[in-house]
Amino acid sequence: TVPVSTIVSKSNDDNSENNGKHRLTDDVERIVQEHLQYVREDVSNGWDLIHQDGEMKVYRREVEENGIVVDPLKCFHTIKGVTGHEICRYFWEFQYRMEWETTLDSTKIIEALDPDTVIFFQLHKRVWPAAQRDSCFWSHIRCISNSDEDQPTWLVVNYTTPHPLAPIKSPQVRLVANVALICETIISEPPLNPKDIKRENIQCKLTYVAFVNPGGWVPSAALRGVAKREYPRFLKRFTSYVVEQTRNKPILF
Ligand code: 16H
Repeated sequence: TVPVSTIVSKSNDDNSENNGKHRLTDDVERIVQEHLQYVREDVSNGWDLIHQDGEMKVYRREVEENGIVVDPLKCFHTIKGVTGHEICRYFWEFQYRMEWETTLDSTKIIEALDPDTVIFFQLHKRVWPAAQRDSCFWSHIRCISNSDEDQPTWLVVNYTTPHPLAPIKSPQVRLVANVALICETIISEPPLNPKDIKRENIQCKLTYVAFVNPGGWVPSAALRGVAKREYPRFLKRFTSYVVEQTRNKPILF
């Protein structure tokens, strides 16, 4: 849940009289389903492994649109001692963001659409020889149950959207992104009583996919260099952060 003081505006749509629906419900549903399909596609054809560090693997496909690098990215990682819910929760929640994000100047929530969907406005650090970037995107967290026995899959999607409270002010350039974090929890040697599950018996299988368009021209080599350095750095820092934060806390399934 988001502290009310951090929200600039609540949705104008009256969700309570609208079956919990809001103006972006259908978009959120469509993009979530696309990611659930896409996450199953493998990376054997056309993907380059650009980074590997233990369990972490980062792949990308080199794609340009009108001379602008929009390389899709797909990362896999396995993290011991945490659940998929914990990883997704810390990624989605506003209150932790600036503790693990190193590529932002600021973040704020400009609208809460429902308890699982908020709109963020972020100012990105200027990391390459170009104008500063900002972003405005809905961010949705969801639990998907597979069957009664399996642990559910958790997912977060960040997807660019325009917003009246976040007009594009030149020379600022807006990033366009479609990003998903999808996590499964694996329990080894499950005890008969679920209450006896220990952190040493759980791990999280994480998939992170990103389609980011820089929104304006950036030198290709510079952008690819930044991506190759920053995505692995993000994955390492963010996942270690969640391990640290949850170490002595009850497991959040
Ligand atoms: O996913 C990450 N961070 C999210 C929470 O802050 C926001 C992100 C996003 C990014 C852009 C637009 C909307 C939403 O989902 C971790 C991001 C890790 C950053 C790696 C930097 C790679 C730099 C080259 C790619 C182009 C710029 C991307 C800027 C983040």
